[in-house]
Amino acid sequence: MTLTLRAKDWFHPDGFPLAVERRDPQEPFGLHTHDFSEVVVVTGGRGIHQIGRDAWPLSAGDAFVIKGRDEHAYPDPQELSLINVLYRPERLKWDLADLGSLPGYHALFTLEPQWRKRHQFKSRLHLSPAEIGHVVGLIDQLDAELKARGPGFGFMATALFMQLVAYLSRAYGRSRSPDSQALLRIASAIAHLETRYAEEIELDDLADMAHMSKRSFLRTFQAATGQPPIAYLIQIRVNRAADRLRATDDPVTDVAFAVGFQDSNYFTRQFRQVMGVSPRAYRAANRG
Ligand code: RM4
Ligand code: NI
Repeated sequence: MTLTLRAKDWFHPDGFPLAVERRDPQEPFGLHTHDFSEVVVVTGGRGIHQIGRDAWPLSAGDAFVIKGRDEHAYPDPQELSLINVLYRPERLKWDLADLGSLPGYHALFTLEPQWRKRHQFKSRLHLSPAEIGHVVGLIDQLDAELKARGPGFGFMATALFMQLVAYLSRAYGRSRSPDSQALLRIASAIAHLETRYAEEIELDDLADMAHMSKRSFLRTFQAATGQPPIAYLIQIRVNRAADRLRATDDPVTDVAFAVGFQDSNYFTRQFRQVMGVSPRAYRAANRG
């Protein structure tokens, strides 16, 4: 049985959902999963990173995201040093604001972890020495806030983590390797879906945006996300509709139109399929 690392052993008893764990060196560490996620930045040395059944070499500058359920290990570290920023996404009180318009965010935080599971795919974010310096600076400040736990630390720590996420996402957007480019193309289509979901969206336009033929766009999108683009779009629309149902008293039909559905019966069907209940029942249960 694989070892599962538990949040209660790694986070402060006050429940704050961020923690910094430096490994200098990273000792050999076997296959494990977590009930939290981690952003990992390799700061020195070399090693092998095993994810599931695949393994890749690691070197200083590599940065990647391990979602809780991903199995990984460091079987043969050679003076490998790294920093783990542990986070519990479901407990973070942050506002993603316009982060979804940043393709590198989707590439690093959603596509790469999923893609890795289905295909042999090495992590592609490789930071330059100057970028490592910036990232380590942010993590040092985060670590200091978490250690001091003075008044306002939660706000500061969250802000620093947000900067870290945005900085890494932007760095991903600058990477030029062919694999990261492929992922970024899909990521830019997702960024478009996330920001323009309320408008009419054509498959052809998405494929153009990704610089792919319609056929290879469909295939790559499905491979990267596990869903066809239309299903992905419907999910975004339903989630945004759910936000509105919770936050407003707008009639269901208005909510449907506001998030891009053209027909309120169709909306109700899709909503029920994604959320398991009708929009009205959802509102009744969640309107605060
Ligand atoms: C381990 C190793 C793991 C990480 C834990 C917190 O030494 O770096 O990947 O999940 O620490
Ligand atoms: Ni781990």
